[in-house]
Amino acid sequence: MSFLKGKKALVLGVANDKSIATGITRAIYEQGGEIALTYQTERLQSRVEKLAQETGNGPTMQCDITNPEELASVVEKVKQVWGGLDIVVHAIAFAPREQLEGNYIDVTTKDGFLMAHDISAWSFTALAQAVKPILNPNASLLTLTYLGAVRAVPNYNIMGIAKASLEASVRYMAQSLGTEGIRVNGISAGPIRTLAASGIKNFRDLQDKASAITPLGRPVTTEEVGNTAAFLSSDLASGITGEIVYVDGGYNVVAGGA
Ligand code: NAD
Ligand code: 0WE
Repeated sequence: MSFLKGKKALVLGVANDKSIATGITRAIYEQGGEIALTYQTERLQSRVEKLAQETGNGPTMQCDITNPEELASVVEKVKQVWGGLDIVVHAIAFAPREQLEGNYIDVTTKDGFLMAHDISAWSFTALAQAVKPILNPNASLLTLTYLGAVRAVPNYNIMGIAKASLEASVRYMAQSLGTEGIRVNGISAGPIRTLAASGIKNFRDLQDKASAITPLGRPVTTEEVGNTAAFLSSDLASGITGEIVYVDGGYNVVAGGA
């Protein structure tokens, strides 16, 4: 299968080999897509360049999503190299670590609330505004979210509220861009051991407990999230927009435990 042949994709959020964005990059590449990658800081540059070499040697650029100049120069570079974009993947989230542990009301600050929303939610709209001038007809935008947006998950705290804002953004962005044929969707992934997860206390416990009651009985992989992302970004999904697709082994549809 090569259902993304000739499609040009911009992927934001690769930190290392375990990143969900890495799984998505590999899946898009396997389906014949071409990929441009960004990295948040110089510290991540070499790992992102290595992934680019393995996936078709597309452009790599620095982009801290809170820096409007860096975002503008990413769009400028993509415009120079490709002229336009078919696929944009947003796999970025951040909240102060100490606020992802403990009682929500006790640990959350206004600064933490605003930072989580800025980096994890607003950035998707900011990204859409920046890339809109270079989006090709029938382009697709995709973001990554988590069940904590719609259920109160212990310790996920302020990130859950930011993800709720992100999921609502998916719907409003779908409405805003739909008349131009542009689709906007989210993938709600089950817990995966990535760098972002490694900072979380008792993450292994959470993953094991989830697996015990998940219909598929195991955690999902970045390959599985990647394949769903490739599908949603393709013309095979031309009727799907404003949607949150769960790639969680079925965890969100059950209740009551094993
Ligand atoms: P990861 O640590 O590999 O990726 C997170 C990325 O966010 C990193 O590449 C980091 O550089 C980037 N980032 C943070 N702040 C940024 C900024 N200011 N500018 C630019 N980039 C910035 O972890 P991941 O688990 O692959 O996370 C990717 C996405 O998937 C996140 O939105 C996360 O909420 C979501 N998600 C993760 C899980 C999980 O269990 N790992 C589950 C569901 C959803
Ligand atoms: O979205 C996430 C995590 C995102 C994240 C992770 C960190 C760790 C390091 C955002 N900000 C930070 N800040 C840091 O300093 N996930 C879906 C993974 C995750 O995180 C949890 C989870 C799950 C699942 C936190 C508590 C409970 C469950």
